[in-house]
Amino acid sequence: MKHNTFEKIRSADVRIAIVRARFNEDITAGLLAGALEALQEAGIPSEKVRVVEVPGSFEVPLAADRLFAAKAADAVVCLGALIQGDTPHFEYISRACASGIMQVGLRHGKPCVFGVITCFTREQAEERSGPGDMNRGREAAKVALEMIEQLGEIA
Ligand code: DLZ
Repeated sequence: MKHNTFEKIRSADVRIAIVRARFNEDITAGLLAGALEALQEAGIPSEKVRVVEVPGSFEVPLAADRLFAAKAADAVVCLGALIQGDTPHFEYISRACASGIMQVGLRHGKPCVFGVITCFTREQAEERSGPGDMNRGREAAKVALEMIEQLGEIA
């Protein structure tokens, strides 16, 4: 994604929460590393970044909702890794998670960013959680900053 811009944001004023699912832990560790790196590059102080862990992607929307309800963040970056198995479980969790994250953002009027990867294979997941620009956690963190800025301008 090439169009992220958050030039005008006052980095020191922004509070970001990251909700990370532990399921497929090595993959979500990579997503988390990418997100933290992007926030650091944008000048967000580490004390303004809060990381919350949940068991799996299904639990991510509830934690995000709670963070907004507690007024603990200006944006929540949701990170998880869903890898298709032999049953339809993947479909149910993916849809519930995506829909839940969207609903949380709309309910609170704040960016709730979908940094949950949904992959057919482990190789795809590794590709999207490794170092560099393909890292979806990194991308999700940048989207959060851009949306904070955009919503501020609209207001
Ligand atoms: C149960 C389950 C399965 C099968 N697969 C994944 C997955 O690929 N990625 C993920 O984040 N979580 C998975 N889970 C766990 C669910 O998200 C959830 O934690 C449990 O169903 C308990 O609600």
